[in-house]
Amino acid sequence: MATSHRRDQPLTLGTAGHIDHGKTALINALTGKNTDRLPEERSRGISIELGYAPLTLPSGRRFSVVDVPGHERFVRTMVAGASGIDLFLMCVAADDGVMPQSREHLAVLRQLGVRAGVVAITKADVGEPELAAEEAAELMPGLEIVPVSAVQRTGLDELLAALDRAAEGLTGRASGDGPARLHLDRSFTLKGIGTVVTGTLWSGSIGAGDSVVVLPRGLEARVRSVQVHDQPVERAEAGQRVALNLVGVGWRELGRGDVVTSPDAALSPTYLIDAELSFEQGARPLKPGGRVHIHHGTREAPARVVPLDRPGVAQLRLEAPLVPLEGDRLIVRQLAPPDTIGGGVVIDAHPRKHRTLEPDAPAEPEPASPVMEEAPPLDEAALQIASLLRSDGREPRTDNELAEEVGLSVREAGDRLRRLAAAGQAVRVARNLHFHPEPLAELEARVIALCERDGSATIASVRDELGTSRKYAQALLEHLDGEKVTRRVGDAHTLRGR
Ligand SMILES: Nc1nc2c(ncn2[C@@H]2O[C@H](COP(=O)(O)OP(=O)(O)O)[C@@H](O)[C@H]2O)c(=O)[nH]1
Ligand SMILES: [Mg+2]
Repeated sequence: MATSHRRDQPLTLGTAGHIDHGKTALINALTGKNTDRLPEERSRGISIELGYAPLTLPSGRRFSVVDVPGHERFVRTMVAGASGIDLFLMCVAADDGVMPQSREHLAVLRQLGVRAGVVAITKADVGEPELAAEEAAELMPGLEIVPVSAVQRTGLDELLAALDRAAEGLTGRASGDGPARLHLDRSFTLKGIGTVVTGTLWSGSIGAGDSVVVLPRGLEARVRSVQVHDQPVERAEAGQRVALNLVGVGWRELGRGDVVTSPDAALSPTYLIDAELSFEQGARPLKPGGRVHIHHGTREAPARVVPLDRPGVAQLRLEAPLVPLEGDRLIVRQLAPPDTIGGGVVIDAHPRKHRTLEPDAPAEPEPASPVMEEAPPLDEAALQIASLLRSDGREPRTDNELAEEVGLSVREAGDRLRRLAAAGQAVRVARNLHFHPEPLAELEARVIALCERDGSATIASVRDELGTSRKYAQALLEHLDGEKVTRRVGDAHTLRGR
């Protein structure tokens, strides 16, 4: 994605840092915009979703800011947000210092090839900014470090100046050449407007009237209008935060992870990737054939890592499709405990299936036909079910209703749901009920926050807090009990280990 960047085009700036280290407050102080939009984000003061705000420096340079959540449960959201950025603003709290997600977010940025950035020592009005700055300097040598306080509004001018210097000479990662590639992070509907999707445009441009294809499912749509940071534009250019009003697809059919592209783009979903991988220092070594999570763009898929005969190069056998091009960056995360262990660069997005190298592993025959014609691990019906679950969000329909919607028998749908669960694309929460993992993680975080606030949760309090029905509240609580996050005592569910 290297290439020319015009100075008048905005660069994308991503926040990074541990939870409660003042990222959202700082972006609010800099831009006047509270990027925590959800009511529960505001009431609890925790970022769950990605937030966006435009920022213009005194020099006139413009940034598109992506504010990421710091919670360890939402690193996948952080990865999705960081995948389109040019430089970062790492926040380290003066009263807390470098913490696990400071390190993990830095690893993600390093593996994405994002090297330019500034460190803000936040909450400089409390704690010990000098100590935190020392820790930050050790972790991130060579970066400018600026103590700031969002509350007292000190250090903000110095921070803006440092950001200006960090951006100096920076080439935007996004490329005006190449096919239009918009990696979606959201899909929703607006009254009187219809389907709206948002994302960061990695390359190409998209304008009103364009025909587009949404991958991996290949849905066709037309662009009715385009906005960049809430301003209507004729065409959006690479590198920008883009909202598209699409005609011809329902918002429920689309969501985070999908890629909007031009019909002539040489882009197609793949279940096999050859990649050059590098692992973080101290990461537990991966066994050949070991299972990991691969993140690309705003999408992720479980995969097995099969080493190839070139050192550092491996074939990734994906259990769900990704939509990469050669040269794109990937993030590798461990499944359990979830942790960022490395990353890589795509060498071949549609390789043949290579033989495994382990001497005692049975060699797999080379397929005569292209790989995509092999029975893929997740078929169209499974992807359709995953898409329905994602769009159902916090109140998914039952397994039986899913079966009916996609025209499968209950048994066939159950088989797809098991494969989706194995691929991390669905979570069984109750008999006859699955969730997409993203809304489920959000709901779990909210129930945990409720338990922290009230000491315990009941079906009624979860129902009221989440504004959901008794059925979902009960399923969630029983799921959390089963996951050993909470323990049931009478009608109350309390957090374990507290
Ligand atoms: N004293 C002080 N508190 C701050 C400052 N910035 C943020 N906070 C508080 O720290 C908490 C976490 O801030 P937030 O921006 O939500 O952190 P995030 O999770 O990194 O986005 C909130 O209670 C803020 O009010 C600051 O500059 N000074
Ligand atoms: Mg936040």
